[in-house]
Parts: sequence; structure tokens; C-alpha cells
Amino acid sequence: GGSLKDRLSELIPQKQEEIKKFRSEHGGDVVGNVTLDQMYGGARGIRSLVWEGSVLDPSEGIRFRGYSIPECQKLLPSSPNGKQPLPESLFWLLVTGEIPTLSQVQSLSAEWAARSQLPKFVEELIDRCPPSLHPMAQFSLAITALEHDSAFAKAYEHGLSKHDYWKYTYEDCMDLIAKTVPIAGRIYRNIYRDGIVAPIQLDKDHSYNFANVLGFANNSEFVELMRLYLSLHSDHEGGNVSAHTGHLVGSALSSPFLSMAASLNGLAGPLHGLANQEVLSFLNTMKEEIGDDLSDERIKGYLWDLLKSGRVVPGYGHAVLRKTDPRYTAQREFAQEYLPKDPMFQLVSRLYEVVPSVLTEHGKTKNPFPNVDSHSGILLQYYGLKEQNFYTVLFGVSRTLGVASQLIWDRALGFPIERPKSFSTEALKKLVNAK
Ligand code: NMX
Ligand code: MLT
Repeated sequence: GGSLKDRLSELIPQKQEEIKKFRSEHGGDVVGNVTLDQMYGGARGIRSLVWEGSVLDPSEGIRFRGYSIPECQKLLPSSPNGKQPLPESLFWLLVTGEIPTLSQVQSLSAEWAARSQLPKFVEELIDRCPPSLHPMAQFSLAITALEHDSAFAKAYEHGLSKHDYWKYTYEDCMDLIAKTVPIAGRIYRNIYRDGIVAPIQLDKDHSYNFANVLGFANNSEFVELMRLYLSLHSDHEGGNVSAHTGHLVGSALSSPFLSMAASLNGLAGPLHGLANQEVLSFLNTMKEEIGDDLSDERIKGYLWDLLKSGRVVPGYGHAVLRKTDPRYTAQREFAQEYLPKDPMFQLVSRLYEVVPSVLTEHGKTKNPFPNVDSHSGILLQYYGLKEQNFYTVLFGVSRTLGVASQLIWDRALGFPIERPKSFSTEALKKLVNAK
């Protein structure tokens, strides 16, 4: 058969063999060392994780299984009536390292649509959340509740062989991805609209269904935007908070549902995924304050006030990147094509001209250039998805693809429970003095 699971069954023994050989030849090689500053400094740059789906280069940005974003846009199958890659195709690539055929991609669309049914109690759980509970908290709550039907947890309880971990993890991951769509739709429709969620259409792709549950599928440009959005935000190597958290929690053999819920809780922080919400608030406040005067002086004045008040410019800076995020560039190109005259796009473009010089002069941030979150909000605004508190949920629906693909490999490769060594400051002082 040609299913993703069949292909994985072929690839897994090959990869296991490859890694076994690699480790037997190089297991003792030193790949880095650790300084005290790195320990106190958020583990920045410490080489300590294996992540198969993507690798981040500080200047060039992300490559998914070796392919840059423009290469993915060119090579990955798109919808017959669109040109952005289908996120299904990106998932196939993340999992297998191979560019899928359109029919393989369509089989994933059909499978995700077919798996999208939510347990009644999960729907009720979402419905009972007060609209004042942040959408990300509702999202993670609902994903946690999917644990109820975890194939992995059930099989484990009945005694599961290590060799079969990945198969049940795979099943849970496919259910997880499928169910993010109606969950996100329900949260959105409950908080901001009439509470009525369009049913999943079994013959449509993931992004169409996502646009549809939100209530925007009548606009084909928005559906294309979702295809781009869900592809771009999926994976950013293993060390970012959401990816690392999913991987860490999964290493305890918590199911993909519990792992992804934890991942989402990390994504919901303002220095991580919540920055896309923060950017919108920042843009709106700035517009209120400076009005139509988009001169360098006026914008700079506003930025300096913000920096002097001890706050960050959201959407700028990055822990690894040292150049403009190619995910920003891909969204900018989308805007140039579909909404070149939009005033909010023009504001974002103006900031791109001014912020890097201000942050450079400020002299703190190691990267004065924009990241992915700096651009996404204004695209959504343009199409009428104006409720910025919801934006990180879109990020989470996408990030599920990256976290899930690695969880499958984590279990296929038999990765152990993660447990780095920590020290107290007192113990570190002894360690350093003993040298
Ligand atoms: N505005 C103002 N100051 C900044 C910014 C910024 N955009 N970025 C970094 N700095 C400061 C940072 O707070 C730190 O200050 P201090 O020494 O007082 O602690 C200093 O510059 C050095 O930080 P870096 O080493 O450049 O950045 P780090 O790796 O620690 O953090 C971010 C990376 C992304 C958390 C940081 O750049 C930031 O807070 N950016 C704004 C929030 C944001 O856009 N986050 C989204 C990232 C992408 N995502 O989706 O996750
Ligand atoms: C991400 O996509 O996870 C963010 O850019 C943060 C990161 O990579 O550190």
C-alpha cells in the first residue's frame, strides 16, 4: 500500500540501522562543550537534542528535511486550485524526508478529515469555558482531554512492546492533528461568533476545513493563506519552547495528546507564540498614538518610549536567527501579491525599515530583524479574522505537525527519557574551583 504508515514501516528499520552504525562509529565524538553562561543563559546554543524534521541556520533560516521555504513552495504538492504547499505535504516531508505525490497528499487530507470527530464530552468541555478564558488555555485543555481515547495510553496499560510504541504513537498523532481543526473552530466560534461550527467536509483538504470551521472558507485567498500559514509555522527545529516541551514530555511516554498540550502551554507565552497576538496590540496602540504620521522620527520616538519602559518590540529578535526570518519574507511576498495597498501591511513594511536600526542602536538584542510573528497578524486582519487573542491557536494547529512528526520518530528510535544534569550555584562554584 502507499500510505504514510506503510512508508514509515519501511523507513524505520533503515533509520534505526543508520543511527546504530553512526553511534557505534562516532558515539564518543565531542560535538560541543558547555559554559557557565550557557547554563544561566537559557541553554542557548548547547548542542543537546536530536530533531529530524528541520534544522535552523542562523542566517539562512529553516530548512525542512533539507529544503528551504522557497524550495518547499516549489516542490511540495499544492491544491489543484492553489499554489501554496498543502500542509499535508509538508507533514509527509517532515515524517519521511521525501517529497510526496499529490495522491499521497490527498490520502492524508482524506484521513485527517475522517479522523476529525470529537468526543461529545470534549465539545461540552469547550462549550463550558467562559469566553474570558484565553483561547490557548481552552485549546490545551481540549487537547489534554483527548487523552480519553489515546491508543498509546490504552495499549501501554495492557502491556505494550517497545517495538510497537511508534505504531500507537502514529495513530494518536494522526488523530491529534485531525482534531486540532474542529477544536480550534469551536473555540473561535464560541468566543467570537454564534457558536455554530461548520462540519468537516470529508472531501476537502486540512486548510480548507480549517478555514471553514473558522467561517472563512468562502474566500479562496484566505484558504490559500491557511495553507501557507500552516506550512510555515509547523517546525523550527527542536530547541524552541513548544517543540522541546512536546519532545520532553513525550520522553516520559506521556501520549501525544499530553505531550502536545504541554507544548501548547509553552507556545502560549508572550516571548514565544503569543508574540503574534502581542504584535497586533503593539501595531494598534502605535497607530492610535502616532496616527498617520509614519515618518522615521515619529516611529523611532514611539519605539524608544517602548524600549525605555523596559518592554520588548514584539515580533523582532530571535534566539537563533541572525537575519530576517524567511517565514517573515514568505508572508511579506504573500502580502505583496494579495494586499499590497493594505494600510496595515504598509505599517508593517515601514517598521521593517525602521526597527532594525533602532534595536541596533539600543544595542541589546543579538538579532534586530523581524521573526515570523511580526507579519502573520496583519494578513489575518485583512481577511477579517480580527480577534488577535486567537492568533496563537493558529500557530498551535500548525506546530502540532512538527511536534507530532518528531514524536513518531522519538518512539521509533527508542529515545530514552530526557534527563539533563543540573547543579545548584553552590555546586557549580565547587565544580569551577576544583578545576
Ligand atoms: N526588543 C527589545 N529587546 C529585545 C528584543 C526585542 N525585540 N529582543 C531581544 N531583546 C533583549 C532581550 O530582552 C535581552 O535583554 P536583557 O539582556 O535585558 O535580558 C537582550 O536583548 C538579549 O537578548 P537576545 O539574546 O537577543 O534574545 P534571546 O535569545 O534571549 O530571546 C526572543 C529571543 C525572541 C525571546 C527575544 O528576541 C524577544 O523577546 N523578542 C520579542 C518577542 C518575540 O517576538 N518573540 C517571538 C519569537 C518567535 N516565536 O514565535 O517564538
Ligand atoms: C519558533 O518557531 O519556534 C520560534 O521562531 C522560536 C524559536 O525557534 O526559538
